[in-house]
Amino acid sequence: MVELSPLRQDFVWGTATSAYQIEGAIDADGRLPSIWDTFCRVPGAIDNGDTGDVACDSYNRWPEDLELIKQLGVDAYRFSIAWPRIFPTGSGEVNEAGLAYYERVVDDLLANGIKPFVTLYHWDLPQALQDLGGWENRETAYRFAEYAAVVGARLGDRVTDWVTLNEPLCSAWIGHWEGRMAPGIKDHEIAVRVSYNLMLAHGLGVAALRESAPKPPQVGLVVNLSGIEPASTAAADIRAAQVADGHVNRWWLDPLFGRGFPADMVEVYGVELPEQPGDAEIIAAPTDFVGLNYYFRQIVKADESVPVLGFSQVPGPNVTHTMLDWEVHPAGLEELILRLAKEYGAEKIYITENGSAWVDQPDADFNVDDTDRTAYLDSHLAACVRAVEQGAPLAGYFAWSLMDNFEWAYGYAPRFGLAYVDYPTGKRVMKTSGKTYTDLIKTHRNLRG
Ligand code: PNW
Repeated sequence: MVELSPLRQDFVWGTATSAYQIEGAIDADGRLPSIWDTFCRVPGAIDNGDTGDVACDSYNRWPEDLELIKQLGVDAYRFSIAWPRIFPTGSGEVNEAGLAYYERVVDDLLANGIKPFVTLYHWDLPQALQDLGGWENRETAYRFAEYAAVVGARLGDRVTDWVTLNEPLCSAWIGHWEGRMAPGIKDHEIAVRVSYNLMLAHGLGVAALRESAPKPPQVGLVVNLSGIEPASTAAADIRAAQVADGHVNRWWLDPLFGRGFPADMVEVYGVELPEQPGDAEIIAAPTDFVGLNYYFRQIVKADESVPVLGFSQVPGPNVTHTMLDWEVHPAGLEELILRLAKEYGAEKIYITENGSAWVDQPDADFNVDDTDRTAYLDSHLAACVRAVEQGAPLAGYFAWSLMDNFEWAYGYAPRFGLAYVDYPTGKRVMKTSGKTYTDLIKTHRNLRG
């Protein structure tokens, strides 16, 4: 078992989910479609033709989820609010029933001594806003600020920890460049403008939360970073790795930390940013923490067949890959935490997601002895501890995910849960990894007395 004593006494132990991946109930209580409801109906978009229509049915089974969270023994639960439940048409009237649902979730968590960490945007843009141009339209950033203000005013007396956006990289690059996520656009010029407006929305959202929340909020952006390494020492591969690092990491971190969008990448993209006076300051508004989602590293080589970017990924040398073919490389997590602290001066870091998908083998009662997932958890927590030993200000860790759920374009086959979900019945059963996590948390708690 990993030695946890270097972690701070008030280290936040958590687990995470997101609305569209677990809730289902897509037309309950006034909710209207998001871009993911639309995307799931595009033939071939999602493996196996899966959709989020039912998912874990968490909207109706929240009491069961709460039991699971309590069983895990975490300090905090990171979940997201579905924007289309609050503003079904993207603007105008607030949908009370939607707000009431999340109010109940927050109150139930607090009644059980669990801290809610609320993500405002985990990719489920109201379709009505997509119909007006989506994130390519600057107006969407202002709609996001309105939404943030409404939620902040309503829940900000009880919720203190807020995430504006989850992984703008996935929204922009996977959703608008590669087209493998909603809204399924494949246009790099659109994608670059989208990335800009997402960062603007983040900044406007920070300001909106600070103005609207009755209690001073702790606000941060969640980024998914990858350690990038060149496939060889050839100059072309080293240059490819710089571009990949710019695309995956610096594009988001530089503007967030007040350095502006990296000029070398603006040149690579060849797209004019839709910048207006004052934007840079809005985007770089001081935040209280940065959330890091970490899954794998990327080894890249120069590849002239790839337009614009000129690099592609090569398989990593580590023997172990998850079922999504993601290389298991815990040292990458240690490196990225230290980079945030040293290169960017981050003063407070949470690991807001980390986890792995494997082919689970449930017994007749849905028990799963997931040694692979347990080992992944252990080795990545050890990486966190090493970073802390080198001085990194790591304040907490959220395991992805509380339970198996809708894994976006991959559908339901990849299972990331600490708890198993039997989709036909909705039954949830804690896996060995979840029980191990509980033991780790208890061990650390005993250390802090
Ligand atoms: C994150 N990639 O997504 C999300 O925040 C979660 O909703 C998701 O379930 C989790 O990681 C596991 O995938 C990612 O292809 C999706 O690089 C794709 C990638 C990275 C993160």
